[in-house]
Order: sequence, then structure tokens, then C-alpha cells
Amino acid sequence: MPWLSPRVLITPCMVVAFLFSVVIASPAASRPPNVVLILADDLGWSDLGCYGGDLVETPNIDRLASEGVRFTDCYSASPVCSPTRASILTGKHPARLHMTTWFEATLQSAGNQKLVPPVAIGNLPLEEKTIAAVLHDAGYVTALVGKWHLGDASHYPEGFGFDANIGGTHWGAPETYFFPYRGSNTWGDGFRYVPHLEFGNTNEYLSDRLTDEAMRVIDDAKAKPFFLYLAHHAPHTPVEAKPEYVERYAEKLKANPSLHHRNAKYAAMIQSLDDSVGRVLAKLKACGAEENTLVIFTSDNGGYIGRWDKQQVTDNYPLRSGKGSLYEGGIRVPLIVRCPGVTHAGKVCSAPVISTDLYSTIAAAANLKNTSADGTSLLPFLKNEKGSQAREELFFNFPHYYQTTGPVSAVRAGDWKLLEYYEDKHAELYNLNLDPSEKKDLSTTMPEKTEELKLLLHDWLKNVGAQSPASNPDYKRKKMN
Ligand SMILES: [Ca+2]
Repeated sequence: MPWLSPRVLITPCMVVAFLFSVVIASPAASRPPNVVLILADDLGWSDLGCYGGDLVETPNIDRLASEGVRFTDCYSASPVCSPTRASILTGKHPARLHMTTWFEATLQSAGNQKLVPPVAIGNLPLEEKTIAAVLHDAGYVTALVGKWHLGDASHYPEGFGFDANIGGTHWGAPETYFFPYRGSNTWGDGFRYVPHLEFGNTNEYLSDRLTDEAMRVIDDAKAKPFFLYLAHHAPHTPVEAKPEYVERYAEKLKANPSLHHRNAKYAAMIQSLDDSVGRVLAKLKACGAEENTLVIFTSDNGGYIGRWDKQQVTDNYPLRSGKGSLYEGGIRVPLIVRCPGVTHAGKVCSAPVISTDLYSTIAAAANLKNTSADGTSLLPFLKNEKGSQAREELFFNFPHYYQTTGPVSAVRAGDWKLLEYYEDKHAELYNLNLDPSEKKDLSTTMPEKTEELKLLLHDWLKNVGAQSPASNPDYKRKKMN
């Protein structure tokens, strides 16, 4: 057989083959991007390694950040679960939707408090067109895997554009993270279950199982573009983790007594969350979808600073407070976005953004025209376009009580942040650039700035039709012992 030079190898057949491959490649290149939205539950802003967390190691999420854009000043539209989830899916602010507290809380009557919180909607209204429905109309396969928490059985994901609902119910948390993901307590047997995860194995861990289900969604999509909404329950309470990971972090804490984060079980839960992200990214790569998939990772509210098993769950240091509060610890959350060919690898963006922006961002990335009432596309920030303007103000409204707060609204305008509490109408003013921990209230020393932000906040509350708490005529002040 004669030796063939490389030049001889380029034959008319090869040219035809090349042209054929271009034709084959073209539809893939113009195919709409897949969208993978990974939502953590109650993950704090400073929990992750790439956000300064000092205990848990999150190599996969850190790598996602190094390959995409990491936002330092992303906010959840609410300091609690359901409202933020509604804001992500609808692009509307919870105050506009009147979905201002979590589902179970909408079913409970007011306690002995100075104010009666407004009646909040627990069921996402069926007329709301979610981003899943928008993508579904555009030919996407759509699936929720994990937590839903946006209403009762007549308001489950199937009614909002999702082809598949794997595990989503009205419950905000599983009773246990270990198979069969249900338990019994004073409310009865089978309390807080996760459906559709039958036939599991002993010691199977929920975050791992949800990831298995997410893999199947990607496989089942086959040639169609897909929207995978992987809504992990972790690291929301109950604080339960795989023993081998707990042991690892217990050892690390013993060796490093000065760490801010002190909960080995909670760290171990986040380790499993990081495993999940790693497996999803590997799956995208293995099936050739990596270059055509928008990946978003974020959390629905700040870290929970209450106790579980007599130990504080997390510490949002350097931010003040935690879940439920409108101080930064309650609403500032991680946000990482990777979209090959769009995002600049390793960029860190400090523009203030909010969970309502994800709807418009996903729609824009899929080249769909839909925009939302309260969001704006983050694509200019992802593309690093010159002249990308940060939004001038972000607003928050939580007219309810929680362990960390009384009814309150807030506005962030540039470096300035104002909180106004409904009980006594007092306002607090902070400069987040100089004082990110919100320790120095400037409201009395800067009355003009305080008044300016109050007016902005009041105008916004009025414009979106926000509900306010009312005085409670039955309120009985607790006797002091
Ligand atoms: Ca949550």
C-alpha cells in the first residue's frame, strides 16, 4: 500500500464529508440552550468556599464559579422560601403577588403580636405564566426535581408548564433526608413526605437521589432542549447528613477551633449539595450538552441561624442576621451563572441583582421575548457588555413575624440600605460599602438620606400594591416576671 501524504488525504470525499458535518452541526449550533437551574434551600451567602466559607469544601461549585460569573450582591426577593420561589418562576416580586410568606404559614392564624400580618396567598395563582411554561411553549422538555412549596395539590408544577414533577409538594421540607424520606411526629405518620422516590435503598440520601432523578431527566430529554429545575431541599432543616462527611468536618473543626462555621452536619449537607452540582456538570459534559447549557446556581433565602439539635445551624458572617430578616444575612444569597460562549470565565460581578431577574435572564438566553414585571435580564452582565447599568434600587417586603424579625420593608439604593419596621415605624439606614455588617445605623445622623429612601420605598410599596400588617386589638402585652 503506497504511503499517502496528508495532502493526498484531503480528497473530494473528505470535502463532502466536511460539508456534511457542517450541515449536521448547524442545527445543534442554533438549537436553543438547555437550562439547568439548581436552587439550594436556606443556603447562606458565606457558606460556600467561593464566597469565603471557612468550613465546608465546595470544589464543584467553586469550579462552576471559575468557569462562569459569580455575583457578590445577589438578593432573594424574600427572606423565606415560597415567596422567593414564586419570584424566580414568575419574575414578579412577592409583594406584587401577595405571596409574602411560606406556604404552611399562610394556613396558620396570627399569634399574640402587636400587628396582624396581612393574609398572604399560599397557592401560586394558576393564571401566572411561569418561565417553565414559556420554555414549554418553545418546545422544551421541562421538569421539576425536588422542592416545590408553591401551593396545594391543585397548584403543583404540572399546572405551571412542567412536564414532570419528581418530588414536588406543598411541603417545605422532608421529615428526614434518609430513605424513605418520611417520618412521624406529633402531626401523625407519613408527615412531610417526598413523593415519587419509592424503591430506594437503605441509607439512601435525599440529595443523592434527587441528583439521580435529575440525570434521568437529562437522559430522557434526548434530542429536545430541556429545562431542569433541580430544587434541592438541602441544606434546610432537618440537619441530617451522610455520616462519613460529618466525621470529616468534625475532625476539621477539632483541628481548627477558630472557624466561623461550626456545624459539621450542616457542612456535610452542603458537601452533598456540592457533589450534586459536580455530577450534573459531569453529566452535561458527558452527553455533549456542556457548551449549550445555561447553568444557574442560587439559594432561596439567607442561611438559617436558629438552632437544630442544640446547635446553631449556620453563621452568615460577615452579614447580619439570617433567614426571615431583611438584614443582609436574610436576603443576600450566592448566585453563579455559567453559559459557555456568553459568560466570561471567572468574572466576579458586584452589581446588585435579585431573584426576579432569573425569569428574564433565562428567557433572553433562550432568545424568547418574554420579560417579567419586576425582573431584568442579567445577560449584559454575563456578556460583560460595556455600559451595563446596575439597577438603581432593589426593594423588599416581609410584613410578617419570624424568629429574626418583625414586619418590615427595605430598599437598597446603590450603597445605601434602609429598613423600615411596621410596629413602631422606626427606620434604620446603613452604608453597605463602608458597613456591610449593618452595625452602624445612620438614620439619625443622615435624616435627609433616610427620608429620601423612605419616600422611594413607600412609592414602590404603593406601586406594586404591597399589603401591610394591621394593628391587633386583641394584642396582650406579655407580663414581665
Ligand atoms: Ca428556604
